[in-house]
Amino acid sequence: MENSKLTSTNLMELEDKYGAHNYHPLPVVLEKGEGVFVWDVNGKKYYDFLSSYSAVNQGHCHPKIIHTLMEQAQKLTLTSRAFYNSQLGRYEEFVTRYFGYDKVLPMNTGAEAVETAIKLCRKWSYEKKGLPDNSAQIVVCENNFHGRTTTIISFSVDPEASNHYGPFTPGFIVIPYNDADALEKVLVENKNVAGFLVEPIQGEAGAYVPADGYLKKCFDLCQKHQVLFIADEVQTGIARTGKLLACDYEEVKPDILILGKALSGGVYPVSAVLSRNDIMEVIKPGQHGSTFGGNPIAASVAISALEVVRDENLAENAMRLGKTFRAEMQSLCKESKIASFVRGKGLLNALVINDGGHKDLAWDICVSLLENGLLAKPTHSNIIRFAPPLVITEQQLYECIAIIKTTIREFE
Ligand code: IF1
Repeated sequence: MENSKLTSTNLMELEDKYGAHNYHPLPVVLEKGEGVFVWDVNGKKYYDFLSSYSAVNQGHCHPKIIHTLMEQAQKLTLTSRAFYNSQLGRYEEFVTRYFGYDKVLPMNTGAEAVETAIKLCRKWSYEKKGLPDNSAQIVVCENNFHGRTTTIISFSVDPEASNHYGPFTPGFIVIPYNDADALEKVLVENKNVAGFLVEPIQGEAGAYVPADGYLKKCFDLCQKHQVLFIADEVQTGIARTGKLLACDYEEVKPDILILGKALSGGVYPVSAVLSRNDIMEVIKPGQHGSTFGGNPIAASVAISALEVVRDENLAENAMRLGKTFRAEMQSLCKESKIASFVRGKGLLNALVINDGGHKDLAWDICVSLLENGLLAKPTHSNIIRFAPPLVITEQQLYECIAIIKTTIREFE
């Protein structure tokens, strides 16, 4: 069937019939995006307040990034790492200088980068720290979200993510988030800890921001106990929270930094693990890799995507407009019975809904927001995440705030 003849209902039915049911999308079929806007197949325009889970921080189809993609796609797409390619070295120099690290290991998805960090940390612990082989433990936090691989879901506390996918990978210790004392206790009691893997703000948990000083305390504890501090900034990184990295708020420089999503502006799957020479050198030829990791399209696109973040001052914009957004949402919460409070940093925010026992309320509000021209997605039945592309202007943000307020009032 010709694409233009299919209605949105047809297209949703196709996904329903032929696709695995591992998602429950909002009922809208998108076909075009530009900056902060997306359009559905009927030509209706929406503000995108999900930004593909913070992958399109630079806005949809940013002309500079798309130009790079098109140019490189016509020249060379993939060489594998069996050979050098003309873009990878340039990218590696660029990205390591940009974030201040010695070396980068390029991968594709966030989960692969997390896996890479886990392998790197374990190998370092045996070859540098001197732990007995196969004894390494990595400390992680409750309500974490680090991806979907078998190893990563082994330390998820969300039964939805792990149920019936066992047997699971051992070697992880789960402690409460936002609890540096809990970390200290583990580090004192267990001599086999190799690393601490943490999200600077928990995304899936609904933009859950830890107390000021938490990351710094954890970092210092890790240093004291010769444990690697591993930050998963797949979602919080690249200007989303108002700084280039969320760890920058506490001047913490992770031993291992994990990036993904907006590293390509959402144009192509690009992820990365950054670290120091003394850590990265434990992985030698043949010991880790990926067919697509570091391919010339990924490398050139990532340079452009990072240039856009810098040249368009996206961190500053996220910082400034994030404050406006939370202030406006706080004033909404004061008068609302449904909107209870807002939290977040920069333009990674969540509105917590008082559902009064009505389990689908956040979902129903999101359907209404959709009808009113704004796309957002509930998380955990009573939380709505608001994360527009960072290129949003003040005027556009106020328009969106008006849509959100009007919509919530419909439910009072
Ligand atoms: C889905 C959440 C967001 C991540 C962090 C690694 C990954 C992610 C901190 C893995 C991925 C996703 C994936 C997406 C939903 C989404 C999500 F709600 F599940 F938590 F963004 F908030 N580390 N996050 O947030 O990266 O392998 O997907 O590239 O549909 O599962 P990936």
